[in-house]
Amino acid sequence: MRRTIVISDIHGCVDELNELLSRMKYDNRRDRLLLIGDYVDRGPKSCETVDRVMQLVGEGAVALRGNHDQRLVDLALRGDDETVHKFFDHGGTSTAASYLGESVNRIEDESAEQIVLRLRNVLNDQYGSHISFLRDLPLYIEDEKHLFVHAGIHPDYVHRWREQPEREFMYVKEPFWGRRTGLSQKVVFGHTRAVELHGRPSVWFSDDKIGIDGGCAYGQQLNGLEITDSGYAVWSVPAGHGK
Ligand SMILES: [Mn+2]
Repeated sequence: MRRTIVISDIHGCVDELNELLSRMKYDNRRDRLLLIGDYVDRGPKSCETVDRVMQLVGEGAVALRGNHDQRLVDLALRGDDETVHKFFDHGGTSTAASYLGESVNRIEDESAEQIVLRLRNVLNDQYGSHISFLRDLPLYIEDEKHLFVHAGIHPDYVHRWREQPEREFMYVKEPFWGRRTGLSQKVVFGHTRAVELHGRPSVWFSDDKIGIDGGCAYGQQLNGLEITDSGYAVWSVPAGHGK
């Protein structure tokens, strides 16, 4: 039976991603793999994670764009003050260390301006393929039964959700998950950690939504949702496992 495997919010945890794919016996000839955003920031190996995601997409997976992926693109291409500020406020130091090939301790001795200058040079000179890959990722993918998106669908746009602002696909929180969507398809999303939805890192199922962010980069777990014609199954790898 053909499986769809959905994983979100890898956030630099490439070892846990590889361990999860191995436990699930992911086979690109048989399974459909959907990665629904936030590959970078917070966790230790952002650069290696983007490399791995690019490889998986090359082998048939679909990857969506998350707000952290968009921020790294904005940092590389624009580097405006607000982007820089938010980058460091939301786990960007580990991303800088990963792309610069240096330790977080070494990085933290520098001013934000110095780090950003060096990081932007490295991203634009050596990782242009990462930036254009992340920039061009789609914001959603759907099939008959499910709509897959990084953050959700804002209720203001429910009847024309494809036209909602890009930002909502990547950022919306409680206005989305706090009420019924009114959509015919079930929405599978990440971005909001499952602990915020039901007090546990395990996958959150409701009548019309499934929240899968296990908070791996916060020391919790990386979840893999398996969808088949007969229903759902859940796999997970605790943070720190795999290598
Ligand atoms: Mn997110």
